[in-house]
Amino acid sequence: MATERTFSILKPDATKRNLTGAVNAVIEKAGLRIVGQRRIQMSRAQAEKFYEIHKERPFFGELVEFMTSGPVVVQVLEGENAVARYREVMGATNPANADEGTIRKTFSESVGENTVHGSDSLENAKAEIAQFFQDADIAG
Ligand code: FUP
Repeated sequence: MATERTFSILKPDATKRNLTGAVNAVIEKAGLRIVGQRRIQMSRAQAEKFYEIHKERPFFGELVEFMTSGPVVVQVLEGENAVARYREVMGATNPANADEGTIRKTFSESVGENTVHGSDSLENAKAEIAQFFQDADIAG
């Protein structure tokens, strides 16, 4: 097993409902370490760039609106197989399909407002981390 880093976002539905600490407790209990964390207001340009892969999808406009509708918490998580591990901890994209105990099953109200983002590959994790963090801030 390899120690990895993945990129996480606590989305506006999480910050709006004051769930930052509750979600972080699930993350830490799952053995992932929060090695970088910042609360930001995402700009439209940042959200459009971040979700560029979905730009032809019908939900793209709503997704960008939602991600810029309030503050988000961007994070770097570290641990054994962090990319896959965090995907397990988040649960399925649609909370209706998410397993018991996952973040989305516990906290999310809809597929559009599903509380957390986590990278889906190590390559994407590196690119996503680089969009929001300076190397010096997450060194060591
Ligand atoms: P995930 O990797 O689980 O975050 O899911 P995707 O990359 O497939 O989707 C990214 C975001 O698009 C989701 F978090 C929410 C939004 N989305 C919708 O609003 N409707 C959908 O049918 C699928 C995704």
